[in-house]
Amino acid sequence: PSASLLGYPRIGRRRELKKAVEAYWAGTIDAAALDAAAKDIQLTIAKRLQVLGLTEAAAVPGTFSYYDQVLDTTAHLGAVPARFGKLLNAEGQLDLDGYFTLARGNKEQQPLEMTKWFDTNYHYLVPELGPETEFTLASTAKVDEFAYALANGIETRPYIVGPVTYLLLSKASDDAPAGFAPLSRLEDILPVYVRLLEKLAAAGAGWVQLDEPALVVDQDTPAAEIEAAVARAYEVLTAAATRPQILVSTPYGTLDNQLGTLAATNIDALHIDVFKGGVPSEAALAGLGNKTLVAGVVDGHNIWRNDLAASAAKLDALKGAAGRIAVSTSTSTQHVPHDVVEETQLPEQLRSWLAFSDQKAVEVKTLASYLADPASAKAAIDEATAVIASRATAEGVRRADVRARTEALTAADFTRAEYGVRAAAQEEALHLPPLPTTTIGSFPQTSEIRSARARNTKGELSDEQYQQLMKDEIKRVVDLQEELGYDVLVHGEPERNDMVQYFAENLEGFDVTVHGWVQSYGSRCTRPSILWGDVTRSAPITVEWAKYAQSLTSKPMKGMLTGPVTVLAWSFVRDDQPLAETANQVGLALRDEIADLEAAGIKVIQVDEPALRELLPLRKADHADYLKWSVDSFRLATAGAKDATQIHTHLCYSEFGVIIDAIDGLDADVTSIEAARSRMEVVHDLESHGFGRGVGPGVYDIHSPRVPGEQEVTELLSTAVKHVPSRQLWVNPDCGLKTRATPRPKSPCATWSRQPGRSARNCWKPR
Ligand code: THG
Ligand code: ZN
Repeated sequence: PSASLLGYPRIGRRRELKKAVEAYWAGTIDAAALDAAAKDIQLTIAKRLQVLGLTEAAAVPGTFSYYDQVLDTTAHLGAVPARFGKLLNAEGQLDLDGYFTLARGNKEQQPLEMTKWFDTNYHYLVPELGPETEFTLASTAKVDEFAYALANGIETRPYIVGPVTYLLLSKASDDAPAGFAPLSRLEDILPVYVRLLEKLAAAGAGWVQLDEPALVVDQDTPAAEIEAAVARAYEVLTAAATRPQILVSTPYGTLDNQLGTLAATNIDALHIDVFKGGVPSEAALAGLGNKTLVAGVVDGHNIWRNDLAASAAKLDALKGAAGRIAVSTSTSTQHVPHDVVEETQLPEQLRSWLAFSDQKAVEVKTLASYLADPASAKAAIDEATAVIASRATAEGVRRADVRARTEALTAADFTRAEYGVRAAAQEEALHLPPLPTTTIGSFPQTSEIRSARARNTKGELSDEQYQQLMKDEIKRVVDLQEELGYDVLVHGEPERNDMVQYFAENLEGFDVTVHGWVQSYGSRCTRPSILWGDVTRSAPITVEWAKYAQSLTSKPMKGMLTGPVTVLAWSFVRDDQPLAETANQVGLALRDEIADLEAAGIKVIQVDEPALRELLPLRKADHADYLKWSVDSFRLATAGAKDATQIHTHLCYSEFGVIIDAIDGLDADVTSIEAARSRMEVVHDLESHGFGRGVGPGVYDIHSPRVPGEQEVTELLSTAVKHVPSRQLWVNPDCGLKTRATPRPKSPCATWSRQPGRSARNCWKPR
């Protein structure tokens, strides 16, 4: 097809899939009803994309998934880890319940591990492979989905993760011998891919899309080994007796040498990300011969309207060098919401700057018509140019007051007094005991809290009533911590819907959507805010809540803020200036908030940066620059604090070795980090690094239903004090308690139910 999307959201315009899947898990609908809902979603999407102009064969991507595209691939390969026992049914198939078992775990087994999908906020399920893993075509879901759409008159383009990326994303299972590399199983998975290709061809598929984004990332595996794997994989797949034409897609960045490797194979089409990656050299393109080059010129990962004139220029540059050209998005649009037309509450002008998935389909179509006949696209290109120009000069996009502040920054604005001076002042101000105890910040968001917020939004609950309910909850949480004897308290954050959206709603330069949900993992979604303008704080945000909470206790109450990098990572961020500039604006807004918290008597302030590791660029050459600006924005936010004010930060997820210099560079007085699940491994990194400030390696894995006993916590702490001086150590759980519930009984009963959408973790709540 001359125009297509690389992928499309599957959650549904009104999150229909989320609702159906969670209802199935809760037992309120049966498998047949779930199947019907899934088919309806697929067909609605396919028809919608046709209406938007993607009418050619194979233009509509077959990217539906019940949970995750990597898990789908695991299912098709039958790669069930041995620890799950016999999960395939009598016909050797992984049925839907088996599929959900891998995603959500069961009584005995933890689910597959979840981790971030490239540099996005989407999380996939990590395949676990060993030398013994058996591969067989254990699912035909992709074939069935294709056949269903075809029977309804639409020839889609089935999608599956390609063999090299699949193996590079896999981890060695726990019982695999040391040094086992999943990539060593390449020869064994290829026959299963071949069988799938044959079945798709038999069902009538003209095209299949094999996604190979791992090729745009600097891997630990040597490049030559990966090149050999790519060459071998596509030698085998293209030699299948019968097969659809093969499109290999490489979203999220530049291909470098792997472009040549793929060009030398017999695949039929290659997609490259020319939005983020730019136009490859003529020599590189020449190698493509008569393959179709699918140019990903429209950004699939952010929501800004495409600069059609710039994209047209890129297409012209490609046309000179390559054979056939087709137009697509840089990545699947699964990372952006369905349709901006839904957001009627947004200012008209802001809406005109945006393109969600449906708008991107139209942009791709327009650019394809430009290739065929430049004159046909002139009106659309001119309109896009005018709209983008309007953005540059619109009120709030560039504010003189904000610009003056960031331009006047000097090194001193990023630097606090020496740690020794601060530590002494804080000791004097706080009088904390050795091994002080604290929690990360949030307490469970009960359904009462959520429903109070919903009723307040609808106007059914007055602001006064809502605030009183939140105050009651804060008091409950403070009393609980007093009773338990915590040293540094938190207020529990009941008033916050989401740790980013809450700040977005209270700062200038942001807007929020109503229907703009994007899948984060499985049935879980987030609604990223839109950061479109210069960021400022027009009034204090958290101060009244913190003051109230502090008034309830004589112990120090932590002020709670979300750091600049995390605000950027979990929003749709403006693309018209470097992220560093935007991060500094957020940093300055937080700096003002910190000053106001101090003035209100708050002595400990935590600035969370759970997403610091998340935004790390895919190419190693880009790491240093990223770490510099991200660390600087945090320092800018916090360096205005008094010596006696204790600044905390919290980081989620492991892999601290990679960014420990950056964590040190944050210069926070106390850093809490995940450690319980990795049995305190992080203390070795801290020790070898010589980390010198306060640190709270989590002693309690809040993501697991297991409640560790006193002895286990004591052991973890004993390990910690062997490697980190005890005067530096804090005692805290791994992460916030927001997604937890009140303690659950031993077994389900009349007054407790498992929350839909949660795996067999600690997610029970009162009925
Ligand atoms: N906030 C934001 N982005 C995030 C996280 C966050 N991205 C990464 C990580 N945390 C993702 N984790 C989750 C965890 C839970 C949910 C979503 C992402 C979740 N979502 C609700 C759902 O889908 O039902 C909706 C939430 C709501 O109603 O507000 O539970 O913490 N910005
Ligand atoms: Zn955390």
